[in-house]
Amino acid sequence: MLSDLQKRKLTHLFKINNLSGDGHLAREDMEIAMKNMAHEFNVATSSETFSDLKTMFESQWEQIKGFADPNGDGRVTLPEWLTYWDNILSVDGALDMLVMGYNASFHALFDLVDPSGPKGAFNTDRWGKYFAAYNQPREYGVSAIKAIDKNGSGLVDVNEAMLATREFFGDDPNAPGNALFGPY
Ligand SMILES: [Ca+2]
Ligand SMILES: [Ca+2]
Repeated sequence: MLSDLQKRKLTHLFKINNLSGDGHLAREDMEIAMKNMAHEFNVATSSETFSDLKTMFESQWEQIKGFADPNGDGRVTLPEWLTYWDNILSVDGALDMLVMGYNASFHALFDLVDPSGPKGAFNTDRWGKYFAAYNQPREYGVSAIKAIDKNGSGLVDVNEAMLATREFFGDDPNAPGNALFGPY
């Protein structure tokens, strides 16, 4: 069972992904996110990077749809979303797989759109632009990085990112990773 804290964070994640502002996640939300990301990172729509970005978002959407849309109507409602997460988080070891998968896709995404940035790491520039792409204040992304950058290097490396992701899906009210996707 998801705790109230987990529900709040997951509802927040649902809302930021629902870029069209209607009641559900659908392909159009992913398309908006993809275009916003391209805009933030100055990826030209005619470039190869743009078509790779499209493929990346497309496969993410297919994955979400495959697992979180049991009635197959192409729309993931908030109850479907929460059930999806409840199912994942109640399977032993599933969170580990998820955290690895999540981080691998974020790193692939950033390394694609920001090839001159720090390979395999998050920084305030990348996370700030990511927030902007999801219509969130850039500063929230910057604060999140500051909170999870334990050694103060200015970069969130793979281990720090994995820990923060784990904390985001977890149930500790004091974990810095709770704010990974901004205030919830
Ligand atoms: Ca939507
Ligand atoms: Ca559905």
